[in-house]
Amino acid sequence: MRTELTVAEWAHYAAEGYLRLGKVLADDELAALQQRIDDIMLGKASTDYDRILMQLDRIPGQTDAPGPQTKGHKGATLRYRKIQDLEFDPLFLAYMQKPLFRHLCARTYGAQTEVACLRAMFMNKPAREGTVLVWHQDRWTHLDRDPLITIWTALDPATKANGCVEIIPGAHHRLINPEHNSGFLTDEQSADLLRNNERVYLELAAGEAVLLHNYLPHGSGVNSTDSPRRAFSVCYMDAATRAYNGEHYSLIFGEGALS
Ligand SMILES: O=C(O)CCC(=O)C(=O)O
Repeated sequence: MRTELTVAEWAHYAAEGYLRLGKVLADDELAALQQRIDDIMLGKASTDYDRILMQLDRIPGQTDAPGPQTKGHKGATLRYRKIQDLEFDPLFLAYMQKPLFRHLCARTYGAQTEVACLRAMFMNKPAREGTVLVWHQDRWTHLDRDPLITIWTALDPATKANGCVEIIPGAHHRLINPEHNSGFLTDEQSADLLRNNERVYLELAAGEAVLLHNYLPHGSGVNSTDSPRRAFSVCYMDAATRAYNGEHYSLIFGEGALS
């Protein structure tokens, strides 16, 4: 697998705010991550469940909204929406520390800068379920600086039908709703954005990834198919980033990084 981007790829990323990285997982690595995340959901993994956030998805016809975003296992089911803190899982951590991702971080934050992850999360649209994620930019007001990049990896084929990520290419140069504490756009701002710009559905094969600028407006729909849409999303930031709420973040690249 390659470990760097070309000059032309960086130019595309700068102009459009995203870049398809192609296949970043060998078939056996992909199968291992798929198995691991299912094992975590089903309560079969030898993971410290008290350390990871696990949120159940809504169940159509039964619950209106996803469950609380709190630590700990919530039952043996594949109907989870989000599982976060996966940097504490050795398999997911090894993936996050791939040389290509180190290169992307070094280029973004500087070769000597240590890098932490704001979040390393499984994002799932269970079969025939899923929750709409409204248009937003990945920006949080509780941090003293803005994280700049996210790498989103498809663990299943991501398609329009199963709720792949949708983006507005080139719209990453400014914050649209800077007052919102996690970058969500108002209905009016979203409608404006869609009226005046082209929307791209980021359809990916399983094992492919995309680099996203954190200001790139994005969202996703529900899954209308009989198979899950599993994905892994990691936001990498300068390790010097501080949270006003005292939260601490794991070091991914640099001296003393998780291993
Ligand atoms: O996986 C999704 O549907 C959206 C994920 C997302 O918003 C993110 O990774 O920042």
